[in-house]
Amino acid sequence: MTESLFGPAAPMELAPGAWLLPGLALEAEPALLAALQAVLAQAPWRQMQTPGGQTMQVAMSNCGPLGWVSSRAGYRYQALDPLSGQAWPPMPTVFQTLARHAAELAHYENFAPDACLINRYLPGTRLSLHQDRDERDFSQPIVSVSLGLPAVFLFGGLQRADKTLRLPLSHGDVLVWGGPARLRFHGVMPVAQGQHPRLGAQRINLTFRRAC
Ligand code: MD6
Ligand code: FE
Repeated sequence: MTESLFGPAAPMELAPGAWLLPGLALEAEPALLAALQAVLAQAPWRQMQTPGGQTMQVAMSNCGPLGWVSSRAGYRYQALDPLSGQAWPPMPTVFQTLARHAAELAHYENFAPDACLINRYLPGTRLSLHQDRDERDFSQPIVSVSLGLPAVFLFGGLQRADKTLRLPLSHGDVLVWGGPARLRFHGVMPVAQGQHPRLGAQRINLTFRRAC
């Protein structure tokens, strides 16, 4: 969705507990992109291994006290970046403020993420259908910020075989889900070729979670 002359469009409830906040990240865009560059300078993109030994298409990084990692040993959250052996970069204040504001608009109070997973999709990259279940407390929502090239988000049900809704997401859109939507299956269709004026040929997604 694009921002109108009147600012971001109104929140839309997609399903019980799941909200689309069109263009919510646009106002803070310059600060978000500057903070993102600083995080990536300390914790660069890397393609992790799945537990099955495949290389993930999506390149990842993290910031905040905990980062999501995948390896032959499985999926987990950990305080140290396996590439550097150092703590992940701190979560920038502009990230925390946006995540909390988005959660509030979706009626989740006092969201205090301790993990921000950063995903990069080059054209052709997809993310297969999955559930997010590596977090300790499923009563906490997830806030997801889309930047750069648009993508079609697949929003499924609680069973893998359930019908999926195709939701187009644009630069600046924010998705919040929790409560009855927290364990819905979801994924991302292959990102189409394109050029975003500021981010070039890539889609970047920030997902904020309370992992512990
Ligand atoms: C993405 N997002 O949009 C991948 N997971 O690039 C996710 O896997 C995701 O957006 C849980 C909640 C929101 C999400
Ligand atoms: Fe996910």
